[in-house]
Amino acid sequence: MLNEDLLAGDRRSGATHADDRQTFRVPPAPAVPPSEDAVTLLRDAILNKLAYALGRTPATARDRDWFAATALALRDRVVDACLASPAPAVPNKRVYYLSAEFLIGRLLSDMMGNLGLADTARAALAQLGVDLDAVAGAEPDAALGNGGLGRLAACFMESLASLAIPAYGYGIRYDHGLFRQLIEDGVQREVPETWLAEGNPWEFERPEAACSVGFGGEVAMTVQPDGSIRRVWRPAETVRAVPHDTTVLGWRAKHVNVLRLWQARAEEPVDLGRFNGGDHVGAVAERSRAEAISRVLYPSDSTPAGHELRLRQEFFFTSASLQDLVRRHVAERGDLRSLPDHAAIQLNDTHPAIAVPELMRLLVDEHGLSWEDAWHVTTHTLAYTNHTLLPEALETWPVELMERLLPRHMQIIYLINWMHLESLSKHGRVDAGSLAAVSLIDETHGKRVRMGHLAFLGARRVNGVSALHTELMRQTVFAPLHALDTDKIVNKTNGITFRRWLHNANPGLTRLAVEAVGARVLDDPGALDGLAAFAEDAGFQARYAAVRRGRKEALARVVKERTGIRLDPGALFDVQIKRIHEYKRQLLNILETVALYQAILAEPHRDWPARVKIFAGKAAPSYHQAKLIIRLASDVAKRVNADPAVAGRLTVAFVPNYSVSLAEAIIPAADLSEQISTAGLEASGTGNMKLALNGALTIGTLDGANIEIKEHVGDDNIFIFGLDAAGVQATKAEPGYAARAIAASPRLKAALDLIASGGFSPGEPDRFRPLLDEVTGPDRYLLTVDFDDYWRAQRAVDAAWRRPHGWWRAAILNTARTAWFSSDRTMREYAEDIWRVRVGPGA
Ligand code: 26V
Repeated sequence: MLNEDLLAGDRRSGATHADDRQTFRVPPAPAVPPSEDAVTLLRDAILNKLAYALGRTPATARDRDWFAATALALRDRVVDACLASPAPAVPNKRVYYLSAEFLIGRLLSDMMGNLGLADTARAALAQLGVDLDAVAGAEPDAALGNGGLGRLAACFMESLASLAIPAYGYGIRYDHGLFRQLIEDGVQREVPETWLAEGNPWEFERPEAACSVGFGGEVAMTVQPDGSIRRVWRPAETVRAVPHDTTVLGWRAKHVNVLRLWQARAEEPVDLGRFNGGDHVGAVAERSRAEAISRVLYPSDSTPAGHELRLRQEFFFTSASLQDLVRRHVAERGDLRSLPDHAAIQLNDTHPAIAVPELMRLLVDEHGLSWEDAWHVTTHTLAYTNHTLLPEALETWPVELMERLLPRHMQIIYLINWMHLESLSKHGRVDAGSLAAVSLIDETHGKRVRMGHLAFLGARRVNGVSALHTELMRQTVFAPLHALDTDKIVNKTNGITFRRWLHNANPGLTRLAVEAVGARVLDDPGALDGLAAFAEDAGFQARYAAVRRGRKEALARVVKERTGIRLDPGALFDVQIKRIHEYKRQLLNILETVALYQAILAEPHRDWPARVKIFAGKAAPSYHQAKLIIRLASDVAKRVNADPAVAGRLTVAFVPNYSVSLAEAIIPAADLSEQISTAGLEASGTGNMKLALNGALTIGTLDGANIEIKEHVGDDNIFIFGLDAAGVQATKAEPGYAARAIAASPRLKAALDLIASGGFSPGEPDRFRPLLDEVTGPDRYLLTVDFDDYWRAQRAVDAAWRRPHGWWRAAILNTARTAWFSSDRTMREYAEDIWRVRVGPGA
């Protein structure tokens, strides 16, 4: 990213102000070179790191070495920024964001951008004969998350630092993040991801701040001198939690926070007794067992496998984080009863929900607070965010497993539940039958602890992530609990950090925005609305389109390299990039692709606009239907791309190994954004925001944040189709809808028939039987019912694409009107309504 270049934007002569509706005629600005001194200083710092930290010479250094040297040199600057920070060492209140996932991606461009050193770094490396882009490309992605939830946590961390809100992110330092996806003959194969293979230059290991986390064992009772009884958990096993800190630098380097990720280690690296007895494998068995906890990220974001190791991961990072913040509070303030005044703990989904009984245990058992005081502290410090209402994704743990692994926590959960149910029946607020619905223990499938209910009871505020999702929380999963406390559930619509998703990912568009509305747009995304004045301007449209064209050419190179498929940058780039899930309905998109293929074959002389369908996304390794959807997309691509009858009009590509970096390449190149989930099932979506901000038009259902995107960009600048959430509910109440919809749609029927006859799997007509059985049978995600309206909306897209003036007008208005989706706005709302923490330096 060319930040200094961007910062110079409003100093340039001839910049046209947003309110000035005349033709946009700003010439490309001359680059403002970074100061020579700054370049020399950084160059020498990089050389220094290369020699003394890495032991390399410029002659033998690989891109990966230059990356590490540059990262280390920049890290020093971040430390300087820390030291120079005006923020007090002991802020009045801190936010603690607990998340099992932080999907950070690469950090170099973030750090350079927020330090304002991108041009300096480019020039410094150029003096050494090294290309910054090659160096940046050598950084591995930190893929410590599955998808939306983990990426949201990373965006929030960046915004918290940019808003100078004192915060710690707490999570797990997985040795292996999300698997690397290979596509072999259309089949997904997972291979381990190894981001740490050559070390991680961004982090500081902090062995001195390590703590121990217990598992198993028993609960003893001791009588105190005053006669009271105290319970002491005696774990059978303890694991060392070692923190690794990464600095999170805010925009313009004004504030620095810390992302603290815990690594699991054995208390003793080797059992010398066993080793000396000749049992060399057994001597390190405990070590393997302990270290397994932070070995691998669980690669499913839908169905909890119920594995003991997953529960161990959750308790491991939650307990270490709470111990850490409790220790900090005691050191700074002494009395734990004031914790709610100085700490706000946000639980990112239920993965850290065990924080409720763990905080109670620390306060009551370890620090001697009364149950009542501890409950007050807990329920005034914790808050919980829900990210999905899919029943299969809601976490529950068998009571038997909890009793074995966390016996004291299970006692505390029973006590919380008993008090909760007692107080309800005492106040006559619910009848005996309804108590089962609000109980922490689900007794319908064996006894299981409902982690969502536990988080709800322990939290002061519970939030959803879009307006619709929050409303559905109140009406469905949390309805019985909501009825008991109607103020608890609040909405906080998700957001994205513009530094990464606009400034860094799309410097060309950012430069254009700076030239049009001034450099303040870099600090205040609201200034983007000034672009609306240029939406009709032919000169501005041409430059906006040229930026897009450049990115489409670059993406075409990436796709060619990864798949061998050649894309025409002049075609409409239609993208669906996200995890593969039945509810996200990639299959609906593929069915429309097949129908379009058939329509072009049937009417070859119609003026079909050239379209490229781009898919990318990973399937959970055990999610067979999702893997079959990938196979179908690949098989459709194979036939369509080889058919000369549609050449130049339709191309299909499944791009392997979707990641944050790949998203950064695809999003600025997208013309059309597919957000087509079954209404009511996508909690929010955040890719939808990134694509709209970069000027892709959305084709989507009234689901999640699409509804709010529509409200912001306007009905004329988005393509909405399909049933809304209420329509979905109503349709589901009338079985037989799939058969009726197929009977009423010859186009859909023909597409299904072609797949069923082996049209894309020659010699193996049954290959896609499980997908077809689902769609024609239960059709849980209502593909058949929405198909015809989706087809209609796609043809409206074709018509709009044929009128470039109107298309670019709509694209520019998308960029101009999506400022509200900045995660700075989201974080301000959390700060005010949930955390009650001040925003800004000196907080
Ligand atoms: C669930 C599970 C189940 C246990 C195994 C590991 C695992 C990992 C993650 C999850 C949670 C999935 C929920 C999720 O990612 N929700 C997404 O959150 C985004 C941010 O709020 C939102 O934009 C997406 O709509 C929502 O699907």
